[in-house]
Amino acid sequence: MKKYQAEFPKNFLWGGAIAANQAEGAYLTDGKGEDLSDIWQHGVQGGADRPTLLNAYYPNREAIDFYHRYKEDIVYFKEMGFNCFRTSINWSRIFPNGDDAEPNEAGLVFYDNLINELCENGMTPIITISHYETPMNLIEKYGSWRNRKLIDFYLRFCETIFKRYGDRVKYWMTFNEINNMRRMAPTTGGIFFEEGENKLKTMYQASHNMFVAASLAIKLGREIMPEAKIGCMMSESNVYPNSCKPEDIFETVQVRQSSLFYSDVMVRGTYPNYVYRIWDEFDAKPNIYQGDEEILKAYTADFIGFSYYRTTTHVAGDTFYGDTGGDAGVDNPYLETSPWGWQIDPEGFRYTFNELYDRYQVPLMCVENGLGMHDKVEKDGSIHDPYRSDYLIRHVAAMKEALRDGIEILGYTWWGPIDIVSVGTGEMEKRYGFVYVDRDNAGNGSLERRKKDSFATYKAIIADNAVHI
Ligand code: BGP
Repeated sequence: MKKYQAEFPKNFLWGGAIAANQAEGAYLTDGKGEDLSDIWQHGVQGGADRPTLLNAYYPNREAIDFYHRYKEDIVYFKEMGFNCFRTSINWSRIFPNGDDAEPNEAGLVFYDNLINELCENGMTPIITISHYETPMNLIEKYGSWRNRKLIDFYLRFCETIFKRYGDRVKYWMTFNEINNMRRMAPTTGGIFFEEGENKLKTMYQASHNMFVAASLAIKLGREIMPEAKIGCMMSESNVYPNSCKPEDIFETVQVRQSSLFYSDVMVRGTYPNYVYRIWDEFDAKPNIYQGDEEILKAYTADFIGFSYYRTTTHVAGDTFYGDTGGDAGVDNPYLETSPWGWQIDPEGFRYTFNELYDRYQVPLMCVENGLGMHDKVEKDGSIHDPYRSDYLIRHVAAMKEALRDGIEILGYTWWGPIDIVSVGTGEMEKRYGFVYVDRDNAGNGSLERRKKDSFATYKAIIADNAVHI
């Protein structure tokens, strides 16, 4: 039996990915509650106080108005040949306060319509259950995921959406980039630290509560939708040792452990031995209830969805939280760098597929890969973005090598196939799209959509189910 794929398989999933909060806009529309992304100050790293920006222009609140324009946008996706599309269901549209007894029907209807539109246009929906959209009430009243009560609220949300959409949605992911939580407040579901708090302990407690929630969601999902695949979602922009100095190499292993810790638990179903030493040394052991470990073991992720944008390098002794999606690291002289300091590394993509598959042997899906750049609209309205086509081609070619390495790859969704608001910067001008949106950082612009040159590049790759370098 052949153990590897020489070419992309016929059923390979090709598409794009967005998150509700970065695209929909429609702030508080149709009964939506306020969620973390509505108040979180973009570009601010780590735990923070609640920002008071209520009178300022707030990009996510209008975003690209996907809420009202999704039909028009799906026409573009269909033209590119997408057979899948990833987005999140904004928790606060369904449970505006998070702890409501009943869901908000208007919010449910919106995603009914969106999912139907995707299906009718031949796209398999891939749903992120939680992508920085924790209802603010859960943050303010309960302290977010540091509180075990969040598990019940999350499961109520899961049950509601599994029952409502499970007949049409086969792929789900529990928490976006869960392994970035030591750096980014949104990834923790909005943990704002208190004075004197043992942050590490809080992080491990929040992680534990989220692990139990993810496992119980998988249990529930299997009962309600036996055909469904429920995965975890990891940030896997990678890190190399900066040199062959043994200290650089070993500390990079530890950096990777602190990131892969999350999939170690969610895929292998047990806490890895290396974390017990950290818990002891930093007094950071979370409260683990009786029965929790059995739950983690019994309901592990069916696949790993991951984002991959770039790599960096690590020098022993430098601060590095293990969040390989965001920690700066030291630039690699062999790689080109984007205007936002992200280093472009297609070979690292293949490396990452291999690293993950060697470690876990579960199917992988790249659910985010892309290049954020400034784009220029020419006088005649055309947009020439050869840098984006080049990035796409080289990453797809690297993924094909990973298939040939024998890795099970379910699909590939480009991040931001249409320009959306950037999480890291809050900018519209950090553009990822094959489709341009007329909107600038200050909120000006008609929101008109326009194809960039790279649109045709992705279309050709999907049509051929192949990439030509
Ligand atoms: C990931 C997030 C996305 C997305 C992407 C690009 O961390 O899952 O939501 O935004 O990064 O990052 P940015 O928007 O900062 O360019």
